[in-house]
Amino acid sequence: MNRTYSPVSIIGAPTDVGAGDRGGRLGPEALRIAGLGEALQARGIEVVDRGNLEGPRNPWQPPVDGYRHLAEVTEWNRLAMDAVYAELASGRMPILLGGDHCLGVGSVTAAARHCRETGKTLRLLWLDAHADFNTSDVTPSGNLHGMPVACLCGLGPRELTHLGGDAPAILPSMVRQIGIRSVDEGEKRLVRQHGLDVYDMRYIDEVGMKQVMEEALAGMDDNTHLHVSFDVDFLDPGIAPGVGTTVPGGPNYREAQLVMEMISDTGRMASLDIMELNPLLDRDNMTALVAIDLVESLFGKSTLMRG
Ligand code: HAR
Ligand code: MN
Ligand code: MN
Ligand code: MN
Repeated sequence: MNRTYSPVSIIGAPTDVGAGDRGGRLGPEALRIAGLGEALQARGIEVVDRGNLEGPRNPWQPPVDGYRHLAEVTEWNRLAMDAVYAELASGRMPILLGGDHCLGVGSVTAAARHCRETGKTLRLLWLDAHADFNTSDVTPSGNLHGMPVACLCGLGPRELTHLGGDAPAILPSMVRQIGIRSVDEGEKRLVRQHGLDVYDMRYIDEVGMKQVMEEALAGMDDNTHLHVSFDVDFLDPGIAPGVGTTVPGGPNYREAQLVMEMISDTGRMASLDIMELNPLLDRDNMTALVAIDLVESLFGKSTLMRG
């Protein structure tokens, strides 16, 4: 299918303040070196690289009251929110390069604000091995990259739950999580309590990725703003070893391609995060290359010969 895409703006957020290991701060550069911008340009898409945001350094301290680096995480998210919002407001599609997944708070808060202002309906597709729905009471680590979805839904420190103003950014009913296979005990309770729509690996195995994506993308229309938050640890570690928190048993290459192709077919993707890539844990930048290969599919590259 030949689609025309909005012009794209690449924004780097080189930080690992929300993670349990260091190296995610190098993610944006690894994605650039692997050719993200060029790959999109080759598809006829207008691309501008805005360079990197500049935020506080990672102080590498233990958690305080259940959170590690809350002040730094908040500042990075404020920067990410403002940058993503500015692109959306000028009619462009932001691609935020993490950096760790705590940055999803800022990115999705910006998308939610844009939707409120333009009368769009937000749908959040969270591709991840993890539910990222921890709170300070139940987190095993204090790492804020395990909490962004909870924060967006209003559970968490006020700095993050109200990053965009006087209310939480989203409702749990806007979220679809795909690929989930690592949820902490207390986190599991919260996910159930708040009714998140989770397509875990067991369900993917049972019904297949095609049906999963049909269900997860159902109910969207021309007025939907689809935000895709792609945590690279979504992928099976066999094809994507370059992340801090690998979990075995993720989607394989073909399944991941189908996910991206089916998102592309909707024509509704309006903002994108690529998160958690850690080049220090990668081999020959292979995880960055796989991520870009998948992003090409998100932007309409397909080997489809039938139909
Ligand atoms: N659930 C664990 C925790 O909260 C691990 C979270 C890891 N999160 C990410 N992003 N890598 O999804 O500590
Ligand atoms: Mn718009
Ligand atoms: Mn995540
Ligand atoms: Mn994850």
